[in-house]
Order: sequence, then structure tokens, then C-alpha cells
Amino acid sequence: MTTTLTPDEFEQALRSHAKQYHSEHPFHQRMNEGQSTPEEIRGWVANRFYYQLNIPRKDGAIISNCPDREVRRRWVQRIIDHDGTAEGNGGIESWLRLGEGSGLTREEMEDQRHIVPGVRFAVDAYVTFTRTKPWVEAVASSLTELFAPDLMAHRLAAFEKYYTWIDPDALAYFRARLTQAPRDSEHGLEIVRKHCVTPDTQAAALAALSFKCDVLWSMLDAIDQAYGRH
Ligand code: PQQ
Repeated sequence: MTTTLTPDEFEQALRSHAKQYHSEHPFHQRMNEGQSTPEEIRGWVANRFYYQLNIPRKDGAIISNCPDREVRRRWVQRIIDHDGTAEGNGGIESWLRLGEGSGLTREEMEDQRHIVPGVRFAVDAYVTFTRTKPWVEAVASSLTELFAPDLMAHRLAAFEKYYTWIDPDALAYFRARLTQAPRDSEHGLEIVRKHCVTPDTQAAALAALSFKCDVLWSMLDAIDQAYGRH
């Protein structure tokens, strides 16, 4: 890229990654159309748990690399959202309840026996990216959350309609993300719009978002390979 995009053009370029987002993956499409088997749902929930476990670690990595106190003060909310403030609350706990509501035990999620290699590699790559790249690129990589609310709303409706064998109370995680994700992506967008004002930094941010789309896509490829009907 040789020219600098205006902040709005840059935001448009970031948003155009929606077509690479994992909502387009065949595994998610089948899930949202009500075609997943209980085994597929359980395989997805057990494997996605590894992502949930690592989100606060990547947010800690971003904070540790960020010299801006005001950014850190807001970013830390993400760690609180996922880890909770006490035993029995927070997003990771909600995900465990989603698993229990789907027929998995806490033990089999926590001991990670179901995690397939491709999911582990993809999630670990995301954490490593955020530890080793400039913090603004790591923030850009989190911007898949711009696209998450639409997928979450679609998923929530699909679960309530098709997967009635799952206790509706177990879907609280998705409901919470409907408000958390827009708040988070708004902050992330504000940061990259402010800091990425040269061709090189804009290109790096776009590449970071592309990389993150690949992380999410690879996770579903691995889950589909392990549990999908082929
Ligand atoms: N992405 C982040 C991030 O990169 O900081 C944090 C989250 C996501 C979550 O907490 C999620 O629950 C989440 N869920 C989905 C999903 O279920 O489709 C996608 C994403 C995403 O787009 O990265 C996140």
C-alpha cells in the first residue's frame, strides 16, 4: 500500500474482512441452519473452550505491551468479563455452563481431553501474535469482534429454535456477548483509527485482522474434520 487511507476508508477496509469471517464457514452455516448433531455441538463447545481460556491471556499480553495508561484502564475490563471477579461468575464460567447444558461435564472440558491439535495450534498462534507483535496490531487482530454480534444473534436464535435439548439458561454466554462485543470493538476501532495513520501501519493492521480471520477459520476446519459428517 503506498497511499494513506482516510480514517473512514481505513475503517471500511477493516470492515470488508466480514467476508473472511468464520460466520461463512460451512460448519457455522450448518449449525445456524439447525443441521448440527449433538456430537458436533458438543465437539464445538469443548474445543471452543480452549479459545475462551486463552482470551484473557491474550488481553494480558496486549496490556503488557501497551504503554498507554488510558487504553490499559479500559482494556482490563475484557479480562474481568472473561475471568469474572469471583468463583462462579465471568465468561469462562458461563462457557462451562454452556458445556454442561450441552451434555458435557466440567471435568472433560477442563482437562482439555477433546481439544484437537488444529484448534490448539490456532489459538496458541493468536496468543503468540499478541505477545510478539506491536500492541496496536494486536488490537487490530481483535477486531473480528466487529462481526461477532450478527453471528451471535443468529446463533442464539438458532439454538433456541433447533437445539431445544440444550437448557436455554445455558445460552447466557451468547446473550452477554451481544452487548460486550460491540463495546469492545468500538474501543478497538477507536485505537486503530487513531494510531494507524501511515500506509505501513494501516497495512499491518489489515494483515493482523486477516490473520485473525484465519485463526478462527482454521479452528472450525479442525473441528469440522474431527466431528463433522463427511
Ligand atoms: N474475540 C475476542 C477477541 O479477539 O478479543 C474475544 C471474543 C471473540 C470472545 O469473547 C468471543 O466470545 C468470541 N466469540 C466468537 C464467536 O463465538 O463466533 C467470535 C469471536 C471473534 O470474532 O473473535 C470472539
